[in-house]
Amino acid sequence: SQLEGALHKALVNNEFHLTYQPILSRDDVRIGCEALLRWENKALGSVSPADFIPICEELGLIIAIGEWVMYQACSQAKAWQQQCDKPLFITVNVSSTQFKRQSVVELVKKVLEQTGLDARYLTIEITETVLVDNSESILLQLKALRAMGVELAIDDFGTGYSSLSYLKRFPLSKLKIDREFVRDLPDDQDDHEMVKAIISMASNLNLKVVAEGVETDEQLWLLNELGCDFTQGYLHSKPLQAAAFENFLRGYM
Ligand code: G
Ligand code: G
Ligand code: MN
Ligand code: NA
Repeated sequence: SQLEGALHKALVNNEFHLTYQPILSRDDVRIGCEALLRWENKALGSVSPADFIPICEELGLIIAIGEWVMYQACSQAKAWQQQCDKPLFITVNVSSTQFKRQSVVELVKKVLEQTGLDARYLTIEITETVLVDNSESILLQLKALRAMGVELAIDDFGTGYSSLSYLKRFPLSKLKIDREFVRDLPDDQDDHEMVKAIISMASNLNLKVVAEGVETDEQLWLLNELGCDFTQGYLHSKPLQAAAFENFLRGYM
């Protein structure tokens, strides 16, 4: 297809860039961002990662693109840390295909060495599909990453498979509540109870909680009240180009 042909050339043609969406702790003291991949192609325009990432996985391009994302994200985070002497953290999405087709441990080791970023400022976001694969190799990789000091977050929590046993089995450090559960807060009583239960469970399992898709002050207020550790969403900011994120950072100095 046209999309496939274009994707094969996208990396060499410099058509990818990252955007950065702020993630703030409850007291605004800790600040970080999620690196989100964007693809701008002359003929196709801007294509959503939700559409092109699955194709990259089929074509095997996800390995090269994933390496580019990891390097770009970590070197940007390191540069921002040096500019603003704040312990900014960065989160990078890594798909199950990446874990299956390459050693994410070796990739992360190499990139942290190249960029000088301290492992504890890198969070890798994985979805439940990574965990339900139930692969020994993935479990070993996740353990090795944690042993290096890298944090692991489970993304889109609550939308995947319902088994909670993996929360104990895998060395996770954060849980990101999917925005589906945040959207109708504070009014929806069921969502309120669900989010409350997730936060309480996470706290008992020693996991930090990040709420996604926070769009209103009322949502933020309730999430803070319920003990949510971090929030992310349009209320703070939409995903930003690097220069715009730097401006945002200055506002929090
Ligand atoms: O930013 P946006 O809402 O368009 O992202 C859509 C989806 O693409 C999200 O689920 C997000 O996790 C995923 N995504 C964004 N950037 C990356 C990336 O660099 N790697 C992988 N594997 N997924 C990404
Ligand atoms: O699946 P993942 O969490 O990685 O997807 C992140 C995507 O969610 C980003 O691409 C971003 O565009 C989208 N997003 C971030 N904040 C909000 C928000 O407050 N509301 C909505 N509707 N989408 C958001
Ligand atoms: Mn994510
Ligand atoms: Na998510």
